[in-house]
Amino acid sequence: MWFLYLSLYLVWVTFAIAIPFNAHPSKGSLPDGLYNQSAIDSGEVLQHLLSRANEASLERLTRATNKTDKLESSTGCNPSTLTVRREWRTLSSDNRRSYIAAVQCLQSKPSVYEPKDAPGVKSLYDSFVATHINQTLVIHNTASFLTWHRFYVWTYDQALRTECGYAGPTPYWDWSLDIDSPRDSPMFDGSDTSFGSDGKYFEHEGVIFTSPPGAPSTPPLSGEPGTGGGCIFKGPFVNYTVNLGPVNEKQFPNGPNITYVPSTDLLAYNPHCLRRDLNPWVAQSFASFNQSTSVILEYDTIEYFQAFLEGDLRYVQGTLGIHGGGHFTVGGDHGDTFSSPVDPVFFLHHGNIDRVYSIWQGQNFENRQGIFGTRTFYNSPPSDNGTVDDYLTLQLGNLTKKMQIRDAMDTVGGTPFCYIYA
Ligand SMILES: *[C@@H]1O[C@H](CO)[C@@H](O)[C@H](O)[C@H]1NC(C)=O
Ligand SMILES: *[C@@H]1O[C@H](CO)[C@@H](O)[C@H](O)[C@H]1NC(C)=O
Ligand SMILES: *[C@@H]1O[C@H](CO)[C@@H](O)[C@H](O)[C@H]1NC(C)=O
Ligand SMILES: *[C@@H]1O[C@H](CO)[C@@H](O)[C@H](O)[C@H]1NC(C)=O
Ligand SMILES: *[C@@H]1O[C@H](CO)[C@@H](O)[C@H](O)[C@H]1NC(C)=O
Ligand SMILES: *[C@@H]1O[C@H](CO)[C@@H](O)[C@H](O)[C@H]1NC(C)=O
Ligand SMILES: *[C@@H]1O[C@H](CO)[C@@H](O)[C@H](O)[C@H]1NC(C)=O
Ligand SMILES: *[C@@H]1O[C@H](CO)[C@@H](O)[C@H](O)[C@H]1NC(C)=O
Ligand SMILES: [Cu+2]
Repeated sequence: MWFLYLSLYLVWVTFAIAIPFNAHPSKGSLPDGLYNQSAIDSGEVLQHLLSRANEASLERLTRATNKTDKLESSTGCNPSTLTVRREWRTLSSDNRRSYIAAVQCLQSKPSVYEPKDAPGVKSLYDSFVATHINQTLVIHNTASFLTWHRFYVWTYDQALRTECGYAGPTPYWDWSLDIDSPRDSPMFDGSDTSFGSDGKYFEHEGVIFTSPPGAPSTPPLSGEPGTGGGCIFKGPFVNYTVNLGPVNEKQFPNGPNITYVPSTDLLAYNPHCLRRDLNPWVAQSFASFNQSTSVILEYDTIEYFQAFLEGDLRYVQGTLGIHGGGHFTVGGDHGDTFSSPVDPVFFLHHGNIDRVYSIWQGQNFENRQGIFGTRTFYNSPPSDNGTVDDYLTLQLGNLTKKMQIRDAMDTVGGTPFCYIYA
């Protein structure tokens, strides 16, 4: 299997190195040369950057494997254990159905918490949601944002395999493929190989994004309304009961019959349907190939790369960044900063965020293993800078292990990651 991947991959690498480009363009300018706008907008440039990152990953892997003079590398990641994460629509229908079945299995397994500690947590799946809710204010707009979510997606993927027997490729969702019509995406077409449909449409105002508490106060950003707003109406999660959230009243598209959990009781039980409000305007504005490619090409430092990816209001206004872009292309529950993982799409969205992060790292891996920022949301309340010795905490009982940020830097480092993206 590995050799199949390798040969497919080498085709890309050969193709990619034949095209010269400026690997380290300065901030604020798209590279000239052969990177023209139409190649960026089609996703071709992103694919080339991915090939370069994969080439660098395989080089590291080979070096690590060689060191031990054995077949197995000292790091636990070697060519025969390396896995390739794939875009949802490239999985076979059988793999997509078994992935959905594994998610539904996690949703039926018992919680890792005592009910009194987390009243809204009814399943193992909810336990994953709860740890995100519980830590929201220390894992967003902080130094640990990218690595925490990398570790979270990886741990969820392990749980799908060890607890629920999933054995196919780990999927991610490249939203840029769907910006013209998210409703027609293989992610949301309502078929049994999707995550269910858009929400039921009700007439509502356009989206308005206001600065969250703690962030600099900036003018609201507004745009066109989404195409749903209510409960999803077709497909696998149509009858699924969400137990947690939403919390973030201001950002959530308001609608009939929505109740919120109070910010003083974040893990309260609040059963409701899964809501979506697919939004082409958000997708085209903030989740295009131009956006994901620009963030990789334009920023040399983790400070600026992360800030623009997150749409950090201390650095940039009038954009959600690709992180917010993917969240609000789906909207509904997936638009809630705290409880967005209630929508299983979350893990494929963050897979793509991790893909963009690893592509960016892979353009200059030696110099892109740092972090930037403090330990609290928008540094509110003020906190110290994070360091690579900090631990990434998951609060998932024996489903998780001790993990320092420094060990989350390399997706092929074997500590414990061992994957690349196709
Ligand atoms: C843009 O770049 C692509 C890839 O390098 C190339 O195939 C294409 O011809 C270029 N298009 C224009 C209009 O220059
Ligand atoms: C790894 O070892 C192989 C076989 O000994 C050698 O051909 C290759 O150049 C080495 N690669 C690196 C990156 O050291
Ligand atoms: C929430 O976080 C606190 C503080 O870190 C921790 O003590 C508690 O166990 C966490 N609860 C859940 C449900 O994760
Ligand atoms: C959802 O529940 C309704 C009512 O019980 C049922 O008719 C429908 O088939 C279910 N849909 C799915 C996709 O399970
Ligand atoms: C809101 O709830 C009422 C009463 O249960 C129901 O009749 C109505 O259809 C609901 N509206 C939406 C948009 O779900
Ligand atoms: C592409 O993205 C860059 C950076 O966000 C932006 O300045 C530029 O206007 C965008 N170009 C197009 C054609 O959308
Ligand atoms: C935190 O990092 C910033 C940016 O690198 C630096 O200016 C500041 O001095 C650091 N603060 C502390 C307490 O080390
Ligand atoms: C983890 O905890 C569950 C119960 O919460 C238990 O069934 C399982 O055996 C434990 N696994 C390990 C490896 O300790
Ligand atoms: Cu998050």
